[in-house]
Amino acid sequence: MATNKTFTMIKPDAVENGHIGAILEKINSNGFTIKAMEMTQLSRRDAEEFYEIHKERPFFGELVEYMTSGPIVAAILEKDNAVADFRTLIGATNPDEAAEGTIRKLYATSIAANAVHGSDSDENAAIEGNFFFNQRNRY
Ligand code: 3AN
Repeated sequence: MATNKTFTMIKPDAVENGHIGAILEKINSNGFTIKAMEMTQLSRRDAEEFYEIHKERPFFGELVEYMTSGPIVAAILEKDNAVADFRTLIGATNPDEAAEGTIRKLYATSIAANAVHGSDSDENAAIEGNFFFNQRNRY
């Protein structure tokens, strides 16, 4: 079923480099409403579960290591056509290939440390938002 929500994380590199404010400003000025938001740090178990789809990929270990290396900001965003429009706003996975003006072009440092996550489908947006804001064992 179509939805108008997506899920994002501002990743450890962007938090560390002081880009939270600029990225949230980009999100709001491109018509997204922030419906839920939390700054937190992922446990190894959280990261392995969140990225389970990538567990056979050669970069999985590096990805989990990186995503648990510092605080992140998780948020649920709302807008018409949220998933596709947010993927356009963040740009390509590899910041060297990301279009000018996109969040990854502006703020990412590498293909692994690429500043932000954006859900790739309505189904995953629901799963990921639920994982963070309902299901995760925080304490
Ligand atoms: P996207 O985040 O653009 O949907 P995916 O789903 O292919 O990209 O990859 C998920 C995450 O895995 C990326 N955001 C990035 O942090 C990491 N990643 C993807 N490809 C590589 C790679 N070749 N080397 C290291 N990390 C990668």
